[in-house]
Amino acid sequence: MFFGKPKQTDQSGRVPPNQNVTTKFPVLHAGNVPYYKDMTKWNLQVYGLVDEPMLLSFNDIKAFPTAETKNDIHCVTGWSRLDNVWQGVRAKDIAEKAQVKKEAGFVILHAEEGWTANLPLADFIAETSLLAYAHNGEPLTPEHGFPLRGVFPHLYFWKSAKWLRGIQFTKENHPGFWEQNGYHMRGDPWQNQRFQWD
Ligand SMILES: Nc1nc2c(c(=O)[nH]1)N[C@H]1C(S)=C(S)[C@@H](COP(=O)(O)O)O[C@H]1N2
Ligand SMILES: [Mo]
Repeated sequence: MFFGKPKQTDQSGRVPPNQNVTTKFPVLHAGNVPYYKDMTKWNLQVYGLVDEPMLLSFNDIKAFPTAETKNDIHCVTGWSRLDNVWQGVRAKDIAEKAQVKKEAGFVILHAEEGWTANLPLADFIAETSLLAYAHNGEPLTPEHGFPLRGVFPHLYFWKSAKWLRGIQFTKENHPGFWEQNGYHMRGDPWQNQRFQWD
């Protein structure tokens, strides 16, 4: 791994290298936006290296304590959006309820249409990591991930899978959709970890 020197930072120190702040909320993804007609057919599967695999309904998700975080989005394509308030379930609460086994070191996030993203377990269970159902006080819109998306604000935003349907705990680190196409396995914006060689 090569830890390059940040090329530039803004004066406040709040925006990572080579990012530009926008007040817009761009919509970015591969594939199609799902529109759910019947939420009773929606579920979230939690499986892999866990003692208690779970199939959670949206009501089950809402029954977890609501957590709220405020943080900045950093997309690998170069835009950052500051001060986003998210509401959802702490990813750590899901991991605890599923009783993740000691051997687990990584997580695969499974979204609609087979889209995936991978991240280390330590990043998944970070205090600021959410499975979010609301943004700035409103339910997620279909374009931004309704009904549930990951929010891992300390990593580039491609790790924050929209339209989450599965969380799989694994021993090894399996590259997801963008990671198979050369993106970084971790993706820390402060270290400029955009591509696998960064
Ligand atoms: N399911 C899914 N989630 C995804 C993506 C995707 O293609 N599919 N793209 C990621 C990328 S690259 C970004 S920048 C953010 C964009 O989220 P937004 O459209 O809410 O701004 O979603 C991430 N989550
Ligand atoms: Mo992105």
